[in-house]
Amino acid sequence: MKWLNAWVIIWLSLFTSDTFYCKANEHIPLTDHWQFKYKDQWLATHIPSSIHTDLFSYKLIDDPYYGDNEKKLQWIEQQSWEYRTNFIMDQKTLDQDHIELVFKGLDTYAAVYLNEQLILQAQNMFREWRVDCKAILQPGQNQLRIVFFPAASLADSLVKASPYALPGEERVMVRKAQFHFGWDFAPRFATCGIWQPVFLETWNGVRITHLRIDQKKLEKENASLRACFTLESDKEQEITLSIEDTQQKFKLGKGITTKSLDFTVKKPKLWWCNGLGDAFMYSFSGKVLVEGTEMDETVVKTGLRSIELIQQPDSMGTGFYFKLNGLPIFMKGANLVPMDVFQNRVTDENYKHLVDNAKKSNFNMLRVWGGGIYQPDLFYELCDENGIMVWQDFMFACGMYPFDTSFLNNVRKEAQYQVRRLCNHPCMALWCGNNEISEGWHHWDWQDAFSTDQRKEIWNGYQKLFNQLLPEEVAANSTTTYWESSPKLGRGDPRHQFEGDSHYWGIWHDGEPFDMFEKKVPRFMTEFGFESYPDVKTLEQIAPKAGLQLNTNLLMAHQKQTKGDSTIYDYMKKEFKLPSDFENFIYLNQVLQAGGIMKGIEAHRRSKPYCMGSIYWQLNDCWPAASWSGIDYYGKWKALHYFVKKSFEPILISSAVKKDSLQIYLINDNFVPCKGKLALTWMNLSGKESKKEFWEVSIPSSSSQKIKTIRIDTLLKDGIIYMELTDGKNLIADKIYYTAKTKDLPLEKIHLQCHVKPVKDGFELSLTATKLVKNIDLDAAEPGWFSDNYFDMLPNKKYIIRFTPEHAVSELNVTYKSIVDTY
Ligand code: BMA
Repeated sequence: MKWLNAWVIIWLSLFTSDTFYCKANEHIPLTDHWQFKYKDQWLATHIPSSIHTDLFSYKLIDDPYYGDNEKKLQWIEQQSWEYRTNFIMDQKTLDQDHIELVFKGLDTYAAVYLNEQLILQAQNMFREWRVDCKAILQPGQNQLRIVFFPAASLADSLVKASPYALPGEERVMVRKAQFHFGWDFAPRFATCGIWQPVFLETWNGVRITHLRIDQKKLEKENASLRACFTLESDKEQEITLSIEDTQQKFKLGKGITTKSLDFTVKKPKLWWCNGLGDAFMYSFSGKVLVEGTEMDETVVKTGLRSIELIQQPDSMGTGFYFKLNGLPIFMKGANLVPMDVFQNRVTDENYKHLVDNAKKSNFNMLRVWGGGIYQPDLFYELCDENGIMVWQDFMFACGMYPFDTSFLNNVRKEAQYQVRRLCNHPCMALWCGNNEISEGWHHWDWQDAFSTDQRKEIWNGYQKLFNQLLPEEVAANSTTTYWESSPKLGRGDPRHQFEGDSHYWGIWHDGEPFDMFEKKVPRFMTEFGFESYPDVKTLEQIAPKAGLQLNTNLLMAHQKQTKGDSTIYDYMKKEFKLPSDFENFIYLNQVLQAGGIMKGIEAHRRSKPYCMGSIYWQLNDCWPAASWSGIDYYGKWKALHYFVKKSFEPILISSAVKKDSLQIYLINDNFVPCKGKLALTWMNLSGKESKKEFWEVSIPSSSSQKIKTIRIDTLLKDGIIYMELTDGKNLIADKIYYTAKTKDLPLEKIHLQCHVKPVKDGFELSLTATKLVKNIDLDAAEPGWFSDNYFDMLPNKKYIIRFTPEHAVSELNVTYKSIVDTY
């Protein structure tokens, strides 16, 4: 049946028109009427695409993500694949002075033929390619054909031709997303294809190839700005540049020139990050005119703000924090990994959902991790609009990279293109050279394979790339700060806690207890994490429910950490009674992960201003699998994301046990003081109160304050302290402190009262229970989002939760469980 479908489609495609008509003087997308070749047949497709998704769309292969299909589909990356399209050029377009063919992204080794003439040989997925093709285009039908060669095999032959293999081996030889070669959260699909748009661009006389807006001085009355134009002119001529109401005449020679124009914005409205104000955006239109005729226009959307990375020596080491518009900001967020191995499947809606999730969870920063991709423009636009600052890695991770001239030239072009592309985004806080390379070289066993001379040579190569080439390109093409490597020092270097950013993997990779998060507090945490499996409904997309069992080949195909499951079990048995079945294992695994990461975030926030950032690993997934993510491949929030949202609230109550006392902190990330009434109530799990105390408290703006210390021996065994901060009437923050581990709490099975009523855009649930409920997991038959989940319910307290369904439904069927149901 599958084959029959495929052949019907092949047959239909033979009769489908594969041409379209271009207009002159335009940006002309070449998106449709593409075909790819499968066994001598040309099959229709749309670009962007990738060979795996194209084959899958014709059912020529099984779903790459299903079961253990990954193994069976490795043949795809070993062969060449071909794409082509036909398009019609009309005389009006051909009459334009210049016509360029633009490829925003080709993955990766590609030979491009226009009307059977070789016009380009591409070898870097992260570069834009432009080819002047006026001389080759012809009136009427034209053909564009692209042959993609197998990147992995080419990389492999490069390794073989080298005197020695570098750490990272084949993948480091090729400028292609490194996680395509497999990672500890990702399958190996070294795919190929046209992964970004292709279009024709025409111009006459003179054009603006780039416009950068530099912010020279931001003052209350005036913002002094500089518009830096890059212009291309095909002759000597006099032009006028304009931006807003400033104009100036210039003489241009033939070729590429840069010219700048200063202008001011009166009473500028600043751009602020999420939580601190409006992410206000300006639109500036830059124009080039010749004798009064507008020849080209570029509109730049940007925000006016200053972002500085401050590193000041102090008594403990060297501080590391960002100042936004002069204010020191505690950064809250996560690491972003690519949203799909096959990027062509990621929709605008997926990006909106992602950044919206970050915003509503009190994030102000995302780190774009260096083993993935430079994200598309839309991602940065959404971060601009939503006040999410971006820590942007260059795409180098966990390996040593070649340092020959041709490799470095290739990277230079990549860096120029990417830095220029992103330079006007107010969200861009930092460019970072790489992920975990300096740490890997100094503290993993990489050096063991090399002689002293080779080590010297490789390290010099590292210096050339990460301390020369990349910072040069960042400085030449932006005003963004450059940082060599994340982390600055590995955890093998004791200084990692006292300077720079840090990745702390003692928890998880080294099996240290979660309490270590409280001891190993760095100046700025850029990675820490713990694994969990996604929801059963997500796993049902990759295997039949009956086949979902730990230690089966099926599930292990989606657990890329060989010791992952046993690590989860080791941590789980310290906190919980072991679960009765797989579904309960997943639920406990998620609660375990959430509690552990919350511990880390709170420890970082309590240590403000010593520590000024808590960026956990990882926000999202690139396929349905076990990983460190808080949001799964389908966008479903795990318990972790609910916990993170609360742990990142601007005002937080947090406590920690130190020796024989419980220390209670209030943390205020707002830049106004917070006054309120703090109430502590000692109670047992049935809600019987044994003591209550109140204090008037006042927390200075942007601070963390220890406000109470309670002797541990005054606490109830097996009980709780409920901590509540109000402004007298309304709740500002609350928290429950447990005097025993979850597995030792005398939890009882309870009957929960749950009333559901329809409200605008969804449903409202009203929940109450007579005994304490630990980590209630609400589940709806319909896909959608609960405003809160996995939370603890105090006895006899009413909890109002909203459910927003993905599609309109007339009723809601909710089921629930809590910790006690896993026994
Ligand atoms: C971090 C990342 C990734 C990896 C993760 C989990 O260090 O940079 O390399 O996926 O650890 O092991």
